Amino acid sequence: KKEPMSDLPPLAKKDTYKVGFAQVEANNPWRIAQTESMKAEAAKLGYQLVYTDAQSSAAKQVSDVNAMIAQGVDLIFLSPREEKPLIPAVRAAKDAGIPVVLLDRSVDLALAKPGVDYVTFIGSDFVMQGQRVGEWLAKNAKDKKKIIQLEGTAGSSPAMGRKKGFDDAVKAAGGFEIVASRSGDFSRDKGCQVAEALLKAHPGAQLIYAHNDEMAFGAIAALESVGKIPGKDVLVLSVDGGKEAVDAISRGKLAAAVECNPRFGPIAFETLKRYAAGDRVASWVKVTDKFFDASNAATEVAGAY
Ligand code: GYE
Repeated sequence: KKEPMSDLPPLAKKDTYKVGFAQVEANNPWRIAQTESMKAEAAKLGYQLVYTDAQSSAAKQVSDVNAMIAQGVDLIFLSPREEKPLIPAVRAAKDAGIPVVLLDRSVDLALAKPGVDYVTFIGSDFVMQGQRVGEWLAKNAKDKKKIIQLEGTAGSSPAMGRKKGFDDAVKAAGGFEIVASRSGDFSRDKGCQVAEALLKAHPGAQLIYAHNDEMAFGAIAALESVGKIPGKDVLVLSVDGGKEAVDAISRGKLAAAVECNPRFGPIAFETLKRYAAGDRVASWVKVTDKFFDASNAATEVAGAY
């Protein structure tokens, strides 16, 4: 039987590396915190970091990865904007002898495999995140039943997982109805526009589940613009749990959030070093997430990003 890592390009043990980080976008606090964490850890180790910003375009991200290959980086950290379009770039890196580590978002597992096409995926269990929001609702939102869901970027692994885990959990709980579910592309502006349209079409909605903080704040703005009180008329829930969100929970504007911590630097470079040393790297390096609601928000806000 083949060793799980035998198919992948090796990484030599060296004192310093030139490492690529192909980021998705840089227009929100989560991405900015993640980039800062990667840059800080690379600087701490004395590694060179080649950083690119795909500006929310999968096509640009493909060309960013190709440019890193052309530059001959030692390893590429890639946060694939969507599950399918980045797979050819992952394969191109492998063919060029450059190992790829997927960071925070994954690819379609039917089309590309950890230990074969890329080293590993470092990130959260998105299905579990959605499930935890659904379970919180089942326990805490007894009188509110009609749900609007604001999905993340279409075709991205967090959007698909967060939807599946949530849909299954509210179905299992019984009594809830998802009256509308539409993408707000993980963005505050789009989240606000979509939430406003959906609130007009479904004025009876009492719950909004947003796949990230940005869209949750878009939804809160939309609620205020249609004269509804977030936290009272409509409960808003999200994923990420950044400082602004945890603070909003402590003030009752946001009901709850599953954490998705963007501080990937230490675990990312630790994984690189393990791989170079020939240690076994799991096919999924799971990041564990906290949960924030009124019971702990005031004490957790200081540590949030
Ligand atoms: O939740 C979101 C960001 O891929 C896990 O992407 C990440 C998600 C995160 O834009 O806010």
